[in-house]
Amino acid sequence: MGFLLGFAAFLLAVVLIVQIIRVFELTSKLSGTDQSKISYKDNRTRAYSWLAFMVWYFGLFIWVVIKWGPLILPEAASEHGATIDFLFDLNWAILVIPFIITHVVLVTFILQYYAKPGSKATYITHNNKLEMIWTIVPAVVLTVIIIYGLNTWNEYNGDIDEDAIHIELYAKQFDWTARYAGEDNQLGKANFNFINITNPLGLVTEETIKIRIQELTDQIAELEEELNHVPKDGLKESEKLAAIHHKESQLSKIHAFRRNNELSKNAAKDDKLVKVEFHIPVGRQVSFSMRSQDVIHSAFMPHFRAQMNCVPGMVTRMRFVPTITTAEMRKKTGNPEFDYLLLCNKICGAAHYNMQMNVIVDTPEDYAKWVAEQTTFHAKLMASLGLPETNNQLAQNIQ
Ligand SMILES: [Cu+2]
Repeated sequence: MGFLLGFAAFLLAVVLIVQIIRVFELTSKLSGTDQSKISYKDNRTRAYSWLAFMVWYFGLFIWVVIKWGPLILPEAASEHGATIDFLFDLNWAILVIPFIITHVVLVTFILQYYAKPGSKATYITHNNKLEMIWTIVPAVVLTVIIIYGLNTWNEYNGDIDEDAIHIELYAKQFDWTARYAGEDNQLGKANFNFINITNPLGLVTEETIKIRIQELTDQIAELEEELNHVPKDGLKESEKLAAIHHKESQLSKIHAFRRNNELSKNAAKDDKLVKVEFHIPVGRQVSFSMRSQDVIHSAFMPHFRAQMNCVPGMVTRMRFVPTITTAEMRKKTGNPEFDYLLLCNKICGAAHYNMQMNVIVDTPEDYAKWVAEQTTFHAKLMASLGLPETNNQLAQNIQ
């Protein structure tokens, strides 16, 4: 409705302008003035209108900066953040300074050289010097920005420290899970064929291999049983056969994991999965690996000036060193409720806006305490199956 009203108002405005122009044409015809001649007075009015327009335009620009400027992000909370901020400010300077200079020059020329009686325009078709200036200057400026940008990118994506903390951010429509590497500081293997209700990230451990083998074997048996009760050569039969084929290929992939990953398959056992919020310690490098279950998401942590896409079928990485704890940032911003955020920065579907996690930057002591309190994947898995953590009934039952 609002759109229709707006559109009607726009149409009426156009009709109004056309009618006003026609009135001007008719009155000038009646008074006998020549339409094709623009008077000195008209030119002067236009020149000064440009001056008024520039004052209004600059005024608006200053107003926007004052009004919305305070909403800009607070001081960067990571080591590389200051470099990104400098790059950002440099880009702003490169945009704003020429913006002001070119507009002042433009309006000065209009005021100086608008058509006056007796004056004649100079006719210039080409000027090599000018061409050189406006080609070389932007080329040099762009080269500086790009080289500086690439250096910043390398700083942010370079080698991973030996004592870095490894965290995986797993994205799916529409939430995040953070996975910690656990005691061994090694993120265990994961594969989508292992995903089920008790293992949403598809982690590969002795138990999950067995659970999945059992689960798929049962499902295949069930489908084969159903196959006996559907009409021969019908649509239903081909559907069932396709489903069996799919499950069998999954099963063979899982068997391959069992054969090939004997050594690494238990690295996932002590991994810790958390939702809603995750903690990182101040002053230590955190190395993030990103995966996605469904579509492209993007892990965006604006306060740390960090962002990386999460792409289905591959692992992407980024790393940074947090420099300001959440408690310190609350003091600095004067906001006792301030929290660092992990947001999804790709429009990934209807509840995209809901995809966020709080990031808490702790002192190293608080971080160690928090991590120790988190339950391991293995413990959670066993609890969800109603088995004690040390039980190896699973290992005996499923061969
Ligand atoms: Cu998303």
